[in-house]
Amino acid sequence: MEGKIPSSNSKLDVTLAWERLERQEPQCGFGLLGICCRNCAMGPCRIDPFGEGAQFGVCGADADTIAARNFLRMVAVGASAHSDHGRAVAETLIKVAKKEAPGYEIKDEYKLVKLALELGLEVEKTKAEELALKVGEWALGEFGRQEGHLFFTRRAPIKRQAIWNKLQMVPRGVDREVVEALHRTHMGTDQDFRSLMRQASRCALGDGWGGSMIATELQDILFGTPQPIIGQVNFGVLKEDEVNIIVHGHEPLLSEMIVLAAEDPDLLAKAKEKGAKGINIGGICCTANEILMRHGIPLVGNFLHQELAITTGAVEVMAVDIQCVMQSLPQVASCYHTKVVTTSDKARIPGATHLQFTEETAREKARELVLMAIENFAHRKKEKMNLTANQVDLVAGFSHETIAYLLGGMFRSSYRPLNDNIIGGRIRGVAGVVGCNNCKIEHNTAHLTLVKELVKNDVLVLQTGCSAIACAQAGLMDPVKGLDYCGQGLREVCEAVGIPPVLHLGSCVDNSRILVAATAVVKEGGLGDDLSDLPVAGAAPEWMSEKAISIGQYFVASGVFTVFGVTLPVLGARNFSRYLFHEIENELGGRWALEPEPNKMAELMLAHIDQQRKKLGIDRARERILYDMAMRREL
Ligand code: BF8
Ligand code: SF4
Repeated sequence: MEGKIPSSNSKLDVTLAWERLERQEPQCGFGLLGICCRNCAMGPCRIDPFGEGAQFGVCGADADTIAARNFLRMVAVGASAHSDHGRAVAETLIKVAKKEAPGYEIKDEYKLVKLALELGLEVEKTKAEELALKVGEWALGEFGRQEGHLFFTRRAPIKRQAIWNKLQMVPRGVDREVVEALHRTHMGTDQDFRSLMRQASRCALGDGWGGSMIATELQDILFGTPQPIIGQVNFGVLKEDEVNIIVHGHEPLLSEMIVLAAEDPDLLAKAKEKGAKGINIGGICCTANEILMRHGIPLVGNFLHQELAITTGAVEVMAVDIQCVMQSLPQVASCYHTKVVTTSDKARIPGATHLQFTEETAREKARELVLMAIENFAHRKKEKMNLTANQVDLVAGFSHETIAYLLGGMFRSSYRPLNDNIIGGRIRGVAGVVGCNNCKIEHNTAHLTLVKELVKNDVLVLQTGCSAIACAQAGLMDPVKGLDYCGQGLREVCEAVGIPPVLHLGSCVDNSRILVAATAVVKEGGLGDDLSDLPVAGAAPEWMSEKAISIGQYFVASGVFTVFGVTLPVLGARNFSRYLFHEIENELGGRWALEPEPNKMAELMLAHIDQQRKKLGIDRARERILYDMAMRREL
């Protein structure tokens, strides 16, 4: 990757992430191993990993304490990011209910009523707005709850809830667990890595079964529960003759309004006046997944595409909100005509134009933003344009509800066929492959190698986040072409149901959909009575974000064997590492593993899946049946 790009109007040396990584090398070994601490002013302290130099910080903290504190802080930040997103959705739902958010509406009343019933609210003769207000207020309450248990934890299998109860690990309120995590990591507070990790589990569960699950449920109510939808991915989705706007970040609150504004006939007419044939929206990162799942808006790419997308010279505006947005974007944009627009007060970037979005003004701000892009169309520098026609089709939109419906039909939606096919061995197991890109790994290669290896071995793969975008680009989410990658058993099931072998479940907060789907498999019966009994495994082969660590920890605390690639900043702490990679399984039934090489990662996951099958007594059930038409219909 050539990192440097010529800058016309900036004295700064404009670089891309890969070159900046080179300039960081060699990176600090203490940081990589997780054994440096600057939690107080007696430090910074670092532990000698070879056992020769200092083994304790000034306060006496050892490598295990320091690494576990750092780990818990990552969980707290990741959980905060997901949960603050969930809170914003709850606040929007309340404003919609009060008619204070023009442009937004309740798109899925059925899901609203279903959730209200689950919460024990009176639904008969209650208007949707009243219900939405109650549900929104309940959700806000879950963030600030001081005692008791987060409501959605009771969705987990009974046995899992009992484990959490026994270990006093059930999250109380989302915010409370984050604050306690930060408190415990203050100098001289919790200095036992096992105890720190129990808080890590509680805080992470408050994310997966709390903040993220609230975000997913309420977004479905507001914007619609995803259903299978065709989309496209790759830089080819950017149009040479149209105004191109990229939305990048996480909250659909912003992107939904921009999608609406781009359809406005007035604005379309204005775009035509400026010589453009239309207004084209594309997405990057999780906000892309959100609008793909609900509107079929094309994906431009994932995390490491954000700078590269600007170098096409064809992007009029890149509108960003929160999380995973590189500070370098305005610098890269300074070499082109692209305007980078920040929209959240929580996430500002020097050099970007700030256009403050609020629920009350979202509609008009979205128009303003689209207008800004239209005005900027004329400033394109033709000689700098570098577009490709390359785009790939995919099918996305596999919510838990959709999967149950596809498997069982509208009147008996159920996971039975999935369970039966797992028990019968056509499907060997299920993997959740999620997470980011990291420029230490050749872009997307770990995701693709891992997922191809899994589907070849009859493992159905569920995906979210940037990993999903990577696999969509490779054609794995095409229900026809994707079949070429499958083992025979998985292929038969996918053909019969009409799904690709790799299912796109949405953005990173939608990892909560994986928890709900896995729980539905347990409840369907025949595969044990806890999530830790299932032949499933999780992976984040190219992770970089603290959110990934929170997700990994709630997978593990939910009983899932979870493998991360790249590296984990824990390796300098021997006892803590042993705990994460082995001993934690005795408490939680799930554990962490680290394996940077994706083929070996697949081997680990397959070995775990086979071991689970053996424990369930279904290891010999993998007979090969070739389906004729009648049998397919039956299936
Ligand atoms: O929340 S996968 S790089 S975009 S953190 Fe970020 Fe990682 Fe992408 Fe979505 Ni998730
Ligand atoms: Fe050093 Fe302890 Fe302070 Fe950390 S908390 S910087 S290990 S003295």
